[in-house]
Amino acid sequence: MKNTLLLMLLLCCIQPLRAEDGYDLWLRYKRIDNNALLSTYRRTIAAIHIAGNSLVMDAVKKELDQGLNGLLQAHIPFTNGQPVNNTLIVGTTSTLAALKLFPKDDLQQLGTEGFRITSRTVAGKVCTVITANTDIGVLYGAFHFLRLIQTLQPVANLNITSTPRVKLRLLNHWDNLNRYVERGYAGISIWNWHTLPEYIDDRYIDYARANASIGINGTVLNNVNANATVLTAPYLHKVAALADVLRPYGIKVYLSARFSAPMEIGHLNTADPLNDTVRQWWQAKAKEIYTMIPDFGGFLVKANSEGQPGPQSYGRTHADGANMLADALSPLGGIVIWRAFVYDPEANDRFKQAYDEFTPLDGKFRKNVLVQVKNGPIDFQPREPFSPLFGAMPKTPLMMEFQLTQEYLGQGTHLVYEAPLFKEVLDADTHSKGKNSTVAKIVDGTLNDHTLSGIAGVANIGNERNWTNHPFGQANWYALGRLSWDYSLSSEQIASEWIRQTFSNDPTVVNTIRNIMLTSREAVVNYMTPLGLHHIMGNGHHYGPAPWSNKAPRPDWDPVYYHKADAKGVGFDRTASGSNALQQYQPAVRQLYADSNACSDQYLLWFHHVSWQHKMHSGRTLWNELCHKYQEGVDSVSAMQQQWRQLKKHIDPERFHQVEMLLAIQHKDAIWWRNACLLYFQTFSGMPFPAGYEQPDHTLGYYQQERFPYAPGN
Ligand code: GCV
Repeated sequence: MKNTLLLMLLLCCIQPLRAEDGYDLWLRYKRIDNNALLSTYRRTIAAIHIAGNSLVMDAVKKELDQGLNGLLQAHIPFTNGQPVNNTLIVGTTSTLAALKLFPKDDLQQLGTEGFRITSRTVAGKVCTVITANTDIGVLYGAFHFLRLIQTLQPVANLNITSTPRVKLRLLNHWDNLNRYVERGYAGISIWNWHTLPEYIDDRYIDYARANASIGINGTVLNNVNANATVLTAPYLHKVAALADVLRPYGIKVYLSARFSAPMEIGHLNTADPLNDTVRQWWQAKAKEIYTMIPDFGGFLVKANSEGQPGPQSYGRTHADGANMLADALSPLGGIVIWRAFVYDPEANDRFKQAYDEFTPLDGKFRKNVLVQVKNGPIDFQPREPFSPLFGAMPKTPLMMEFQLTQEYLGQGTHLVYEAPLFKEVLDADTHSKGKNSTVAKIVDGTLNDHTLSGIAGVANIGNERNWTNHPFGQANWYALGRLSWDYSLSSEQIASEWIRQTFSNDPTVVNTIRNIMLTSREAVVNYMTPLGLHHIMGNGHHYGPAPWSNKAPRPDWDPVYYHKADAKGVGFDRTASGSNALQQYQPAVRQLYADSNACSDQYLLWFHHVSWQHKMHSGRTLWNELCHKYQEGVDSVSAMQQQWRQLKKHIDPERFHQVEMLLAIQHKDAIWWRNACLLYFQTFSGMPFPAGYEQPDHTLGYYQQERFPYAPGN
């Protein structure tokens, strides 16, 4: 009897690893599984006092209620009166003014979004205070406080002040109105345009919560390859409904604007930005939008790029186009984000195009225009040098565009943690104003004294139950938000936070997953495009390897354009003897890359056409190094698989199995990349695979005849 009772008691205490579907992202709020800490937290937060009434403060209250009750498994009462001991006091500097907590000017540095969390004595009681100048700052503080608990950090003696380094922290959805997501690998669009504006899916609210929890404050709802229909009244009502849902979470909506909209939906016979009727059309459209959405963010525009209409069709410049829209939006408080993603099949090097088109326009854009630049000069490759536009347009605020959706990084099936990629670019030194002129300082506006600043991530979100399809895709969304708020955070720190909230605080889990994540970016570089190879993916879908492709409608869509392999060697000569793209960087940067013997291996084939016998820093020939790197990529994925398997008993079965299966695909794909690329490059090098290397199990012909007509996102 005694034994049976003991067994029952034991069974009640053991928390089984329940299946989890990933919907809750990093906001799972599961009971803290460290009893000592749990008691400390419960003691420190005995009551909550929320000061202020607004939709945002309602969101604060709801989140703290849900978060703390879940994490602490205790019902923590809300109080209205004088604080008791261990009250969590939450409000703005105005709503908490009566408590005289801080000297009057002390909190000004928090600006409109920053927050402060302090432990202090209030009316003789020991309390924790979350405060900010605005409700939205308070919401960010509340999420930060919950993150501290979720990640088992101390919450006594707090003295935290946090402000965002970048003003616009945006997601860019490439979602079409028919719900197809361009380069989307996580199902169809979460925006159900057909049922809007009446039907508000709970997902919209959870999307807003997730974004606010990491500081994202804006979202561009539709694809940059834009459909003008979104600017018609019925669709603007739908956009307004989404804006209403997102507003309490500090998220503004933006729209991608099709440049030819005045013709398509306004029935004008031109979209010339200097034409008065066209200008009036946009002014009226802007007013119409603002009557429905008073805090509308503005327009994102892809113009004269990949077939999209733009001002150049009328002999005008990008600045003419952007300024026309900026003039329409400026009296209403809106901004224009004009993309610099342009390239021309006639140019001798796609690398150079954006710089050539945009630098002459520096200083010609209106004050409410930002130019949005992809992190690298080509297109979201596993590794690119930073775009030379960073540092070359000091009079224009440049917004960073990263890609969360893994178009060139294994799409929905490869585990690739992108924070190291983001950091590599942000930390790069442009030398544009002497040493330490990092890309980050250009993007945050401090180097060139811009008040507008921004970072955008092309969203990897769809209607898959777990939002991103690959459970680890969530980490890239998370990292984008955290780095946009504070790019000084390390990739390790962000990974640890994410793992602790998404999986577990168990040190074995945290260390093992963090290790997997931190090796994953270099792994993908190695098994896809080592040593500076780039854009050698299959045409159109961009999934697997196709370095042999040479029949695209434009030469600059073909891999052969980028690797230039021949009997002499491989790589794109971008030095003075080649396209001279290097000239677009400052001398100190040029110096890093100009000499093929000094250039780091990572960028060698980005800037040089080198012989197959070229002696690498390792002492190997280029050919042997290439083989070595491809193999290293495959080996890294095997190691990732092995480490993941060790976590079986620590991870819920659903997510464990899902990741296990995806890693198997990634491993198979890594081998595919290695074999297909090496067999192809071998036709030029004529050199044998080094002894001891795994030999390809198919012929080159086998890989070349493979077709993927239904690859997703294309
Ligand atoms: C939205 C790449 C992608 C396109 C994308 C384009 C862009 O070329 O393959 O799908 O179009 O970038 O960023 O505009």
